[in-house]
Amino acid sequence: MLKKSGLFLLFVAMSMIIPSTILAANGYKKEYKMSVVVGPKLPWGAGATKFADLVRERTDGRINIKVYTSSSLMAGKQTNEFLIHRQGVAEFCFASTINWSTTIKPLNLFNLPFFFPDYKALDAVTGGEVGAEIANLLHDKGVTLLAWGENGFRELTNSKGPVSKPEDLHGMKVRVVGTPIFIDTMKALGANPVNMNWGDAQVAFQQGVVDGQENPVVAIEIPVKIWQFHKYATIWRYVIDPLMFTVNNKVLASFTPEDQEIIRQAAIEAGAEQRAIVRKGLIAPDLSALETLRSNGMEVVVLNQQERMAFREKTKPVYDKWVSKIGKDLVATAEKAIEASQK
Ligand code: X2X
Repeated sequence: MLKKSGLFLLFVAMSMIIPSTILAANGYKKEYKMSVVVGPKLPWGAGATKFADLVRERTDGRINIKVYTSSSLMAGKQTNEFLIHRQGVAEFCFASTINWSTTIKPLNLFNLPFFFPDYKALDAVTGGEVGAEIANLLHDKGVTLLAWGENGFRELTNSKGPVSKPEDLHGMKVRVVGTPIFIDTMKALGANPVNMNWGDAQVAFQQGVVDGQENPVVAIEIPVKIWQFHKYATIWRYVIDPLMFTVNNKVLASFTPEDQEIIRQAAIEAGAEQRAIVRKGLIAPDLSALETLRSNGMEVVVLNQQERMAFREKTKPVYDKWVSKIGKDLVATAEKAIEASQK
């Protein structure tokens, strides 16, 4: 009897010191947080939910990931995402390289203006040596890259007029993420960049506080019905925006090897599915996504190679400035992979 009450007291004492978020049996938490910058209805948010669902099903509920959309874990400040991830506030992320590039300079590789000509080039870079190097450097900073997803090539829209040459952008107020290279690029093109978090940006479009913005067509512009605010689109593929499924190293290590494998596999599958969704309608001969913009009243300018090169030329100083910040070797390796992909 004494023994029993002793055990009971021990149990009471333990339950007072063990936080309620921890499940006793396997040491796993009841809930893991996953950060996403955009809302749940966009393909990006949906990709995160898909991943969380796969993990929950395949671990029989042992690992329960809750997706926190709309930058809610960092009070709207999207460029803080890597910091909260590293600290473990967000155990998982489905993140854009753009939002982490203020903290992790090599990720600006994907922000180099007019650097990636097409999806083949991107896949060669993320799926090859550069992708592996990025995974290593993230790992050194406390985070494991599980798989790539995609936001897409970022295309310009605006309310002022058609843009087919750099001069057309002159003086245009364009909303960009608060990331220095975007400011440099827009300034080099003669535009007037305005920093803004995504959460505030949509209100700014509505109120006409800015004239334009840049985001991927299928992943963002169609779901937010950008035609409500902007009548002109320019398909210029100026920057590619890959997404990354990631987990905090310490959190990953707290799972059994079997569960770690389930997590990796779920990220690969959710990433492949999500990438296919956001590319649909943007690769010839299926250009139905551009038709969606047109059928909603937008004038869509698709730059040809020569026109695109005029923009590239204009932003050359941005490239020159950022190569050393990103790392000369990393850029050179990427350039080789891109060249090989075009043969
Ligand atoms: O803020 C943006 O433009 C967005 C949603 O595309 C990113 O998070 C990079």
